[in-house]
Amino acid sequence: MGDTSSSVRVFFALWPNAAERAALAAWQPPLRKLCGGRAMRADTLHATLVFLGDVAAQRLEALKLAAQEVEAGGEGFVLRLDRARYWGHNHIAYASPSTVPDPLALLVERLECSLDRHRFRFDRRAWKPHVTLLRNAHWTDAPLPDLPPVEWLAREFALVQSLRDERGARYETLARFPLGRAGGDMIPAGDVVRDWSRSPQLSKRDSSK
Ligand code: 2AM
Repeated sequence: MGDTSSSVRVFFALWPNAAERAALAAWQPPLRKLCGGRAMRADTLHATLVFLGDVAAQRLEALKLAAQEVEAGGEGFVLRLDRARYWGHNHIAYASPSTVPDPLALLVERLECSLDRHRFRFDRRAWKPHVTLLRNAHWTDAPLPDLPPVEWLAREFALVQSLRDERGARYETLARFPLGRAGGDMIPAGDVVRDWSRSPQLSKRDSSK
């Protein structure tokens, strides 16, 4: 018998490909010059869609099924990250789109509806699409400089586990779900990315975003 009491900390996210990731990582040095803080490791850069937090391990299969029921129109969409911003409440500098593509807003809405139907709890505070670039950063209300826009072609979303060990946080992709048709694919084992830049204190999403 497995341990039915164990839980996993999970969230759904978009994960960039290598070129998109490199373009986003190129924003980090100029921002860090201004804001200080710690740069997120390039291979951990992502945009969270829905954050669930702790889910019973025995419900993971049901969670994947809930995601498989989500259908996004078309063959993915382009997310254009064209501005750098700073949040004072959690001291992060991030990239965000000035316009949220309709298919992305719809994807989050459908995902949340499906999670509701399957009785999963998740963070219901207003969703703001963003990619965290620096943590423990400091800035003022003044705008951050314009940086070369990043065109991110989203073709799938992922169920990701957030793990923690003595060296910090790391992320592990549990399943991927293609956009544009129903159905999710398991990915090969070992697709683990590490984020050693995180402090032991996870910053919480805040409703004031
Ligand atoms: P952040 O980058 O703005 O902190 C893993 O923690 C991912 O889930 C991060 O992208 C984080 O956003 C996001 N997230 C959303 N809500 C969260 C919460 N309540 N606690 C921790 N992370 C959260």
